[in-house]
Amino acid sequence: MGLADNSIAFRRDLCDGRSDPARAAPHVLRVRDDYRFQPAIETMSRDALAALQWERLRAVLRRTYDRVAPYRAKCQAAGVRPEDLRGLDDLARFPFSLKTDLRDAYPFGLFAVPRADVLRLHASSGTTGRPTVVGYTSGDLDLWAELVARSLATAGARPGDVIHNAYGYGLFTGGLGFHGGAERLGATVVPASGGGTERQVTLLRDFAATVLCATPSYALNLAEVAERDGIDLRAGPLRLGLFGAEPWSEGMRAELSARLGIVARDVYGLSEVLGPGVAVECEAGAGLHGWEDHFLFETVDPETGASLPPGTPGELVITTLTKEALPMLRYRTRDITRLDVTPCACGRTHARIMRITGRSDDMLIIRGVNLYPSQVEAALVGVAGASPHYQLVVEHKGVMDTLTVRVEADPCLDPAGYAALAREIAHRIKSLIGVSATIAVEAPTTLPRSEGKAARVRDLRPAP
Ligand code: DLL
Repeated sequence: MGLADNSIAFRRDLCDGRSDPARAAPHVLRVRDDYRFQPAIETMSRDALAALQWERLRAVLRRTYDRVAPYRAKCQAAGVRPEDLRGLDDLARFPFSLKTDLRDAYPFGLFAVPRADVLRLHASSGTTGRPTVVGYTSGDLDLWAELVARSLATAGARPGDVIHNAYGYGLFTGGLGFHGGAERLGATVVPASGGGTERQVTLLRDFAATVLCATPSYALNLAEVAERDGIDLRAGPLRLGLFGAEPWSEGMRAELSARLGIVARDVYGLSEVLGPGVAVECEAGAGLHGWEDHFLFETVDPETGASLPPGTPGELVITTLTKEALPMLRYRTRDITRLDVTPCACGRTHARIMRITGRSDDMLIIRGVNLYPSQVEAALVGVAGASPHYQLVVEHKGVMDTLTVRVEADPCLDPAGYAALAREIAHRIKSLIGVSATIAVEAPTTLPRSEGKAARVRDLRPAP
């Protein structure tokens, strides 16, 4: 069966025109201007950026070596001292920092300032063991607000916007990170947090939000509830979404753009190096500018740790250049991407981090084929008759790992079409990713809905 098989039966009576391309949002920003939050910094020459990085790197290395005993011990074990850093390239001689270093030093053992100078703590729960704790001085909070404001503006937000912030507030960095940045930009921020989706949809309409900040999976939940409750957010002033904190695909971008009537931009960050505000897409939509005046980005081979040249896919490694409470030297993010240092059409000079394919920890190996959940998303979102709600179930049967992809059918699809849809998706996954998967097409609204980061994988394999 070919990819374009059209034997899937639609129940037109259940369709509300959502898939009608004529109703889809234009994929361009409605606001076109050249506003920038920090124009001189965003467009400084790459030579000037390198000089700034060099000055800041020397200082942060010295400070971390002197004040953070576990990092000093790592350097001593590797036989390197801060004086051995004679150029930016020498950084590759210094040891990596790992998530386990934060866990081992739980809660405050990697802080480079007295605890009393730490004004804010955040933490990520992690799936096993101790949480990862991060801290911010007054200066760090100031920097964070500035970088999120810069990111919001780069994505297309403006002073005076009404920013509905549906990232979770609390120990997660998403909510408070965007909150500080939105205020710094001069926007009106609605601190909605995650959950209470019906109420959020009402607030989006009543407060006339122009910008939505949420995980892509929660934005989809908001779109679905709005449609169900007959609230057409596309008819209102909402024009921009900043979506991140989890991997998502181009298919999901098209879905969210059309269903919410917005331009959807990707935003990246991680609590260990700051939270949101590390990198963001600009109007060119060709990768995420990583703010190189405050971070130094490298990519390394995830297996060997060897440095890779820009352009080669690998694991992103980040050094913080200015953070005070928790400086991070060569932090291994586990995120797979590639860097692009060529000029961007928008005029900003900071390097671009391409869309994160997935975390090396999340990579599945199914009968010898490596895959990331986001690749499955890319293969199924946008297929006629499928909804964008899916879940991957991995099991160990006999001697092999098996993959079942649970996909909800679109409400428009007559159940008589489920078998054909399953065949079509299986074919796409096989031809695009090279893996054979069992496809379980399920009735609408059977899969759990996200209120923050979506749990895409149920791994039922016995622990090793
Ligand atoms: O997720 C910070 C954040 C909040 C980023 C809001 C963007 C928006 P953590 O909870 O520490 O921090 O999770 C960080 O999430 O290492 C990636 O694996 C993943 N991640 C974050 N942004 C993206 C993205 C926040 N745009 C981890 N695309 C990171 C893909 C992302 N994965």
